[in-house]
Amino acid sequence: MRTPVVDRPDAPFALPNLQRRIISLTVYLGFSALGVGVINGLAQALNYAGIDIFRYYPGLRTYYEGLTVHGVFNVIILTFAFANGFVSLTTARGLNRPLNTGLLVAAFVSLLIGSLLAAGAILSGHASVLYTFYAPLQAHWTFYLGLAFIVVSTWITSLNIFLAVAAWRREHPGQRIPLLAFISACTYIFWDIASLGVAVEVVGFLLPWSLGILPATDPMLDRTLFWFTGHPIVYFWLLPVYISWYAMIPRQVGGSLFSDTAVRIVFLMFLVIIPIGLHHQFVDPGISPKLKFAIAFLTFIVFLPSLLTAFSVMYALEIGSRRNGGTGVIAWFFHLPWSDPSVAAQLLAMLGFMLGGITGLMNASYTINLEIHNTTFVPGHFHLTVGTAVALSYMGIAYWMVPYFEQKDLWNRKFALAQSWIYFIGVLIFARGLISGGLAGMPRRTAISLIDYPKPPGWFEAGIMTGVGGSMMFIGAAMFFFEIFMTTFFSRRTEIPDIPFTDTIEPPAAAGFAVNLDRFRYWIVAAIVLCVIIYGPVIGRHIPPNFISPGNANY
Ligand code: HEM
Ligand SMILES: [Cu+2]
Repeated sequence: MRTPVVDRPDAPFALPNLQRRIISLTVYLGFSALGVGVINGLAQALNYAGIDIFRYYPGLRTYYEGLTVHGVFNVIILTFAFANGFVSLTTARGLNRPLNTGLLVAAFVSLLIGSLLAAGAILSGHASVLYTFYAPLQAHWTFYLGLAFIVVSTWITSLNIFLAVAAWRREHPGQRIPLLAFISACTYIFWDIASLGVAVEVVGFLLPWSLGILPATDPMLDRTLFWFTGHPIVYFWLLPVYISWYAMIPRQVGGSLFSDTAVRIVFLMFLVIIPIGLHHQFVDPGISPKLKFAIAFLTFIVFLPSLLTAFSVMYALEIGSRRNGGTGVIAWFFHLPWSDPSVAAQLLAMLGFMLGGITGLMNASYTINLEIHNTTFVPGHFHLTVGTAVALSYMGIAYWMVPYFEQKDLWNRKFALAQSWIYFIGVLIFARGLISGGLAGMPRRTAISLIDYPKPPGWFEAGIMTGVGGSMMFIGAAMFFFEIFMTTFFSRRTEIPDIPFTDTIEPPAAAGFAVNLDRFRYWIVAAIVLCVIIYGPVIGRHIPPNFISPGNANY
């Protein structure tokens, strides 16, 4: 028996038009940020090829202003907007019930205000502090306030999701939460706990410090709080994409998920293993080497749910391919519906993610990390993960979601297909350049095109690949925006009543241990206990904070 991952699969999707519109605006806000982000990305890639085009960007003062725009717009505004919109949609479909319109509007407005404040601070040259905003670099207070509003928008979205799940549970006592709603809620529970570090950092320290209420700040404490959130944030970028890979792509290729339980366990593992951000601080002083080693080990454990994902999703794809006549050990993979742009973009994103995962394991290895820390190896790695696995999946999702939002056909399928391939081939060349450059010691976050010393061996070729690949990515991204623009304004009207969702071959267990998977409170307690065990001593050493740094406002 096959069990759909949503409640009442055959009933019409109970999402009011107004709610669909707010969700679509949220997602479009994210894509607009991506548009601004990649314009700066092009200049950064060419910078590594030794070409300085920044000077032609109107109003841009420094390399770091552009790099801050790129980081903040791409991995804070885009990702948060997409998650807020998309996961609201999947929750509503999972439960087949409307959300709270007031909360949807509040989350959108909070995100909009936050984005405008942060963008205003950066683009006026008052916050060239990069998306990591390490103290003692100091930004204008409007930047931190903007970040606070953006995080609050995710909390409002959480509230909306949790209220919907709670209401559904009251109406369905004793029933398992539909899988699509479960993984949606899990994503936001996870994020609510994970975001506490950066919330304390921004609201407790950086905002009062930038306003002059606190005369100084404690940079080591700020960094530690930042990375408490800064590691799990990558899963907040990724989990909405996992929702699509698990619960939608199998349907789009005609397959089925194998195990309901396996998917729930994967999401709960991400929820519980939050506190491993110290692996971003392997070279920081004041943290014991033993703890760093233990964290390296825990990091390898968190690779497990990603491996489980790889196997589950691959299996679901294989089921789909074989149902449609695919054969062979590997040949079935090529029999998937590669001509569907939504599927192709996400399959390519998955392939990119394999390389991203491997390079991530290298980053996480304590000793190798010392070699590549702060080299271009790192952006080489994460353009395969967030820059491709996530961003290209967003594009693939957009290829069904924008038609659904607008009730229009996708404008040109061939054009959309070409878009994904160009972006993907581009990122392979680009990341190869940055990774090899990093191994040759090429630093990240550096205006290489302005250096006045001879380039060490390996940097030149690496830079050329970065420039060529990055330009292709830029073209791919520009084509995406063109496709979306044409779909929204010039495509044919059509009726798309529902969104894609899959089914599972093994249904959710009605009794036994698996039922406990839905009792979120156990897993929340487990997550908090682990956080306290690992971060308690580290943060404890910074209490009371050592307010030593008056800061450095570079504007
Ligand atoms: C046209 C596509 C893109 C190009 C050409 C591009 C290029 C680059 C380059 C060359 C860097 C390194 C700059 C440096 O270290 O000095 C960089 C950094 C970065 N990119 Fe991209 N990128 C693109 C798309 C994306 C996307 C889609 C994301 C995420 C969704 C992303 C996220 C980031 C982040 C977080 C950084 C680090 C910023 C920092 O160090 O503060 N990029 N990008
Ligand atoms: Cu990390």
